[in-house]
Amino acid sequence: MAKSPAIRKTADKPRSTPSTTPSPDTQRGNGDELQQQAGGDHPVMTTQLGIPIADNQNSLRDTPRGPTLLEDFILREKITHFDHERIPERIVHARGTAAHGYFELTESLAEFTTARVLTEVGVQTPVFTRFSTVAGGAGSVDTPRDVRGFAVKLYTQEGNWDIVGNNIPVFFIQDAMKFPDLVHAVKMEPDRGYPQAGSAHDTFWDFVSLMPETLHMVMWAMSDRTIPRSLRMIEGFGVHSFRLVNAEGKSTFVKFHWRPKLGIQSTVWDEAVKLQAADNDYHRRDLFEAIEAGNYPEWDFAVQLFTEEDAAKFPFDHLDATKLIPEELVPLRTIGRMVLNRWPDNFFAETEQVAYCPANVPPGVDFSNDPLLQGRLFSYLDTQLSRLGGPNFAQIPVNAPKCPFHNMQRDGHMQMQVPKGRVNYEPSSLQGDTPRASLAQGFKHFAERPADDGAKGRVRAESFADHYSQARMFFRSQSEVEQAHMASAIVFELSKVATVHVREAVVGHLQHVDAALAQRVADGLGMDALPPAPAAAVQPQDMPLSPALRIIDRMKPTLEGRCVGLLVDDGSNAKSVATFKKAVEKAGATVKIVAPKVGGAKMDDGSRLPADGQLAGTPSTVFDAVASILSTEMGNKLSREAAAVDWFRDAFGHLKAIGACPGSQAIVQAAGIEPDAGVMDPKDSKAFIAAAQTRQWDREPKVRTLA
Ligand code: HDD
Repeated sequence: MAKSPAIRKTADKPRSTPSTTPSPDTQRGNGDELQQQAGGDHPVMTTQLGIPIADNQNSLRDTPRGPTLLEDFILREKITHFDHERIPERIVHARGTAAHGYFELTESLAEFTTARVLTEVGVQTPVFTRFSTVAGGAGSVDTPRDVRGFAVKLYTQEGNWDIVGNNIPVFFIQDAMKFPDLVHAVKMEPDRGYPQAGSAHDTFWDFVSLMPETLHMVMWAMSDRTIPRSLRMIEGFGVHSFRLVNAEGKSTFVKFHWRPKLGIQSTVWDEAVKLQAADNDYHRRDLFEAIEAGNYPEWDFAVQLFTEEDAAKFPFDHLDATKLIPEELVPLRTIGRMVLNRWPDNFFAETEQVAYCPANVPPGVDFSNDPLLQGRLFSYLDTQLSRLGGPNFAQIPVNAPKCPFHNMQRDGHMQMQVPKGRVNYEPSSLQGDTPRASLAQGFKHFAERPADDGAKGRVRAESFADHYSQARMFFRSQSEVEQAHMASAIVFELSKVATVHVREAVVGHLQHVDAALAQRVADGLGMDALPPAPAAAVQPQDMPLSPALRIIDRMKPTLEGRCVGLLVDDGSNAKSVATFKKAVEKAGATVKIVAPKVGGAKMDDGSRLPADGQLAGTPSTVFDAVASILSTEMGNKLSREAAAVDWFRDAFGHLKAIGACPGSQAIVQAAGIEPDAGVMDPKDSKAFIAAAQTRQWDREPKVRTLA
């Protein structure tokens, strides 16, 4: 056996302590031997500076049992680098998941903008899209009740364009001045360091109760939008009004929308809670598996276009980010699509180091005066300086533009470029190839009329004063089921708030949103009397309802992109399994086999069907619908197995279709399931597929009491 250099050295110079016997670690082999064992054509491992390494198992020791030598530059380099592997996580949106893909324009907006990415139909622009939760840290779970970030970096031929949005079209606050307060209030409380990743605590609701402008977004946050089934099934919104500017310098306001091809789909709250235990990485894994399987998620890109004159007629101020423009008022125009088709090679290098900034826009796109957007234009560049450690973060491959770029910015920490020549200033006359500004091609800021609406000051426009009308419109536009979910979500969250006056103040505000909602929440909290409504700066108006804001009606009745769990055990009928699998896969879903043992089950024809998941570690929460094909003997046996009983009980409680074979009846009974239209024999694959395309909303009153 080859010995490490340290052992060889000791052997050359024997000490009183016998030391030539290799330690268990050195027995694992080193250097060339490991190289051979692993097979393949491995490059020789080196230090960062290219010095070949002979032994990556043992540090350099003075004697085999003596101290480690400071001289060991290989050990020192390795440990030092490791000690500095982490960078500060994002202040918000720390937990994220991203993928590469492309954007393709299908309809030109040449009438409205000069931006090539919005005028060159058919051109594919590379994108890097990162989804995130907001409140939790980088290591938190994927399925808390939380807003999802939806940030798209388009590497256009005229520079990077970042649409840094959320899956909700409005925001909690109107002015960037309040952002640090909002974030402090929602993140874990500073003295106790919890709760992680959730808004159900006193400080968040205290802030809400004192800032009625949050009410509209609070209604969205309490809706099922914040407990999505999959990142592939969420909408994205640019939130603010931006401008498009055409060749004549004319501006048109625009709102950006991403619409998932698979339709929007959410979980139910009990399911989201249980998913946190079942799989912390549920959304990340789902996106990874879909892309790896070639089921590339896709979104339509749509715009709402309107003029200054149109805006003047809206019964709200579109510069106020707590307001949305109902699509019944300004229709959506689909002009492109985004496909995510490549998983990042390296999480840290790409997903962690990507730096978005709403100020990154190509010529032909410009900003509005939304005061929240104006603050963001500053904040993102600033945060990257401490997060990524200096002014050269744009050179990190995921952040670098894919079009040519030239300027006179020089030096700084981690400079990767080696500019040539003596000219690093402009104007200059010493070199012929230095970059110059171009009036013709350069970014032209929209030449806005000077404001004539009052004097300079720290003010909030009066047109921002109505905090309740759109909250009311959103709530009342929802289906009955969604309204019940929202009322229950508010009751759940406020039940976690220990301070009574905060609970009361929030219910007081709800009276302005919808008196019946306030009463339902008060009842759900066990209040004897309805707390008084606070004075409203502007009396809420009844706006026309917007059914387009619902989820349930707009859920696509499809199995595309969905996943069905099939429970089998020894003795399951091989033919039935194959027939069921084929039918469900043909309908577009993935089928995953679940069995008590990961090695799978021995079918009745003697073949072995490997499992994708072991029953105890693969609860039904991770599936859209479930089925079982079991022998009566195994069904009876599993009816005494909590994991199997919960599998069915939870699927029933989460309103999923259940294809329970006759052999599973003992488990179904143990789970207390009263069969309904969503429970059938998996032999009837047609009925199963029809039921699995949606949730069994009629079942809900039977399984839980909603507020
Ligand atoms: Fe923000 C990150 C979305 C208001 C300051 N924000 C961040 C991300 C998203 C959003 C998706 C994560 C980007 C990524 O994946 O890396 N933020 C929004 C939306 C807002 C919003 C839709 C309102 C419409 N944000 C907002 C305000 C400020 C910030 C008003 C500050 C004045 N946001 C930040 C930040 C972050 C950030 C602190 C943290 C990490 C980062 O920027 O890169 O600068």
